[in-house]
Amino acid sequence: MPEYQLYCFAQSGNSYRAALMLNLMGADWQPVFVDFFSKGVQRTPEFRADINEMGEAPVLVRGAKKLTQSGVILTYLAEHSGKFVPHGEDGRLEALRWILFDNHKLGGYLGTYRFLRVLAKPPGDPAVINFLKARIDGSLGILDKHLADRPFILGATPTIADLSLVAYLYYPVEELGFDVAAERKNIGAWLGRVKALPGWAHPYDLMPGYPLPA
Ligand SMILES: N[C@@H](CCC(=O)N[C@@H](CS)C(=O)NCC(=O)O)C(=O)O
Repeated sequence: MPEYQLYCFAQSGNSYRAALMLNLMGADWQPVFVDFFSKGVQRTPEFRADINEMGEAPVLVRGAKKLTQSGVILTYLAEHSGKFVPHGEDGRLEALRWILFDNHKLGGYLGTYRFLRVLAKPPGDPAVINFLKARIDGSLGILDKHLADRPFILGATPTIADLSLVAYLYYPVEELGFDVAAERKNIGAWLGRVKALPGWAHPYDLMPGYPLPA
């Protein structure tokens, strides 16, 4: 049995944060498929009782330890591997600041926007999708400006803050409806730097469930 199990599915950018970290660490891990779309497994009483009371992926299991929330999982994996660690009190707080911003205002909105746009059946209300797109544009502007004069979120080296913020940004242009790397040049260059890290893989190559059954 591999050291880590990650409950996840390919379309989940929230799960991708943890899967990418495990791969970049060179960890011994295996994905456990959460059948989100056809079975809605995360909504079952069994999943909520046994796997995650919050009804969400990702969930990381290591022996008797079970962790949820990608920011918590990233923090745990950084502390235990010594990789992508934000150093010192200032570094830890700065990473946490960006992880919270991401969960609320970038990944949080982008995951919902993409779901309503191309994954929900029927698709979401265009007014809601447009509202979310405007919020995403604001957040991407903030991120692009931050990256204008530093290669990674905290400076010279990549940390868990970068691995959180990239969550939804490698998914195909057709799914997002815009080309983030082309439209925001600092974000585009940063995505290239993260992609160049040894062990990087695309979410659709790292987690099960792609493509979706027709
Ligand atoms: N803040 C959480 C978000 C997790 C989350 O919303 N995951 C989605 C899949 S991408 C989910 O399982 N949603 C189930 C639902 O909302 O019913 C994290 O970063 O782990």
